[in-house]
Amino acid sequence: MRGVVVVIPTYNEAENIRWLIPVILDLLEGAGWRTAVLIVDDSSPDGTADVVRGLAASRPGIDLLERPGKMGIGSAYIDGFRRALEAHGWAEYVCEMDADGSHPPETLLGMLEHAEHSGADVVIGSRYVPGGGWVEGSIHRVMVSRGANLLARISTGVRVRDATSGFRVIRSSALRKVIDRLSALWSGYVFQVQLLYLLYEAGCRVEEYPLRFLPRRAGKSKLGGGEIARYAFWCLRMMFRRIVRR
Ligand SMILES: Nc1nc2c(ncn2[C@@H]2O[C@H](COP(=O)(O)OP(=O)(O)OP(=O)(O)O)[C@@H](O)[C@H]2O)c(=O)[nH]1
Ligand SMILES: [Mg+2]
Repeated sequence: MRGVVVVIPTYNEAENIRWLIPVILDLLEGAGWRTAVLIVDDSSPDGTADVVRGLAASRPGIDLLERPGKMGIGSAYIDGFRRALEAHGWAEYVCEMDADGSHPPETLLGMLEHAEHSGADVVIGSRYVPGGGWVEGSIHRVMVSRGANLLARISTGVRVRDATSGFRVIRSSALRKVIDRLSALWSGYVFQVQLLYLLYEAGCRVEEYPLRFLPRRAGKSKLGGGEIARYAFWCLRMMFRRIVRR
């Protein structure tokens, strides 16, 4: 039986996670995957961790990593990936997924099957390949995403259409190649582009799979102006360095 660990960072996602965890487990286990859902929670004031503990008491396959305070999505993934490879070494794949319902679990199953058939090391849920897109995305939100992707592509040179997507299937063997270098990555949203660049430089085969990105089900977005500024700063610095290196 093939195995998968789905890593989900959470900050105030109690309502969403109550719905999402059982849906993921039912769907993937029903399709024959040995599955663990690993929640990385930053002591959410809304009691997200209590909800996870409650669910974990009633069924296997749920793991919780609690951190003392809000430290950023990138840093949550770094800790989550380490835990995934150490505690769930049986899994052939490690996934990234948001807690807010934007990433449909059925698409995750499609991405896993695509990784199996194609042999790709990384499969990205992508809004910008045929069949993908935004469901009710505001013009402002879509423009931020488009701009971020343009910057990512120019600065890293990686030819991926949705480099900022936080919905990914990564082969564990590929993640092991870069795991010791993750601590150098940033704690915020730019982590996604930095990780993609690392995997790409390590020779991984990256493919995209259509994602219909849904609006968040409940709760509030954590993507603020400070994050966008840090993102742009890193990309511009990267672009400058690559020009100088040439
Ligand atoms: N553990 C942890 N999780 C975080 C942190 N910041 C964001 N997250 C989680 O990362 C995921 C993505 O965050 P979102 O706020 O949905 O960001 P987004 O999808 O880019 O923005 P929206 O489209 O507005 O929702 C969610 O599951 C968040 O709960 C953090 O500092 N720590
Ligand atoms: Mg979201």
